[in-house]
Amino acid sequence: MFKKILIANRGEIALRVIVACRELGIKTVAVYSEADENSLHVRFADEDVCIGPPRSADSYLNVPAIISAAEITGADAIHPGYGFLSESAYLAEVCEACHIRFIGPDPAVIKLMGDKSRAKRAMKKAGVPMLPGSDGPVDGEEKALKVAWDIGYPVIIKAVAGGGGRGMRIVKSPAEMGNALRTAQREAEAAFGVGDVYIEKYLVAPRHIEFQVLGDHHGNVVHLGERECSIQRRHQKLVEESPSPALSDKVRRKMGHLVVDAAKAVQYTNAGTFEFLMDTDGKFYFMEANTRLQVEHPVTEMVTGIDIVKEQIRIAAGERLSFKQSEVTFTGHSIECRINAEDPETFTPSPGVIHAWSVPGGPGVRIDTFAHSECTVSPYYDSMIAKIICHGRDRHEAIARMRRTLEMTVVEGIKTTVPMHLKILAEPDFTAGKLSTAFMDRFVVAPKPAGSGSLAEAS
Ligand code: MV4
Repeated sequence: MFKKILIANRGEIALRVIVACRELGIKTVAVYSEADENSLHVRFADEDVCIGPPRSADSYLNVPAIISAAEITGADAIHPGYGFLSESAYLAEVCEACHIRFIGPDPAVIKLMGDKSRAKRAMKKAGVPMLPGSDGPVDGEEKALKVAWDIGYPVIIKAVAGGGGRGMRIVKSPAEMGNALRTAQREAEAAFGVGDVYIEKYLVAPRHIEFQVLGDHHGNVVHLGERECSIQRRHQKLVEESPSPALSDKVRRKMGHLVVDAAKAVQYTNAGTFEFLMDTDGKFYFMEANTRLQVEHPVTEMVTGIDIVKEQIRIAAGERLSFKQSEVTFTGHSIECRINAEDPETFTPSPGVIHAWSVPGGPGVRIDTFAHSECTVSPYYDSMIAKIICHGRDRHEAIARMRRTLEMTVVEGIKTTVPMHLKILAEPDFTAGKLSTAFMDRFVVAPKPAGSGSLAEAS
């Protein structure tokens, strides 16, 4: 087992990895930017190294600085968390060259899944259901029109290097194709340095459902069920839950089997997520695979009782998975609300000093956060300050626990999205489990005279 792990991240996820290391008896190294000197991840790590100025590009994305910090402190592994360098095949390769273990899949698998078009091909070959679309990148308008003609409108243009919505364009008719293609290519080039795009059939208001897998270096792969992540806004997930209200045990077993086989086909190791879109008929289509620990992993932990971060560390150290698929059981229901430092009506960031912070615990409540009274929420980084995860015997109990937890949460000094979550929970469609990626459209801020604007329901 590793003796010391460097955590190449900040905020709640850096603390989450420290928690796992402490339970495993592994020493930790925090890295931090000048903006995070007083952060809890620095306080609770055994050692810490400043890796640069506040801007992410100069600190948390600085591979030489992070590798140097690992070498100076004698860390034998790096956990990248999520975001930042978590899906960097380059960091994984540099780690390999420096004899530092990267806690994640092999660089070749990160590269494969990072190319969304190649990933689709590999998954299709492994028998995973796929939306019809182009086989590989599409460069010219003529080819794009041919693909769209074959599959039918609407279609969606996506960046090969994308994910998370950037470089995407929905095309409803041939007349829109030329502009949409050029815009998507330009956006993709600007955002990722790679202008390649591909085309697939566009589903209107699908559900976003993803499966969690774990694979060890001995050929064992298991799935930990699914998470429903349909409640998003601008490609940022807001609420996630497990199990999905839309899945029967039978479909879960079938889909689980499918993703395990697909993961084995690409020799997937460590933690991974296979994302699907589900249409209104309940049909599944592979969308993309994420080669990192995800923000919403706790909802899976709460229904399975499996500590995904500890498993990631054990797997990276070469250990076998400590359980078989038949030993994975799903108990009750869990829901996560991401609390952001944002104005809940306009969704604009609300950084600053938190003067009072209190979140109640109690049965079935888990809080993953770096926040505390008098802490600073920096404008340099993501605005998520806490995840509230509630578990119950069933979905109804999980929702009731979430509601009372949100109602009893005290945050002073900054604005948060707590009020928005209470509105989501109060929606009849939410309580009925009628979810789709269009769910948040009802909260759009109408074009408004200056000074007004509200989280009012659309007419
Ligand atoms: C789609 C889709 C419908 N059909 N692909 C959004 C994030 C990125 N990972 C892929 N996304 C989507 N892909 C097909 N074939 C719907 C989404 C989607 C979405 C698209 C446009 C505007 C808002 C959206 C919100 C959630 C999901």
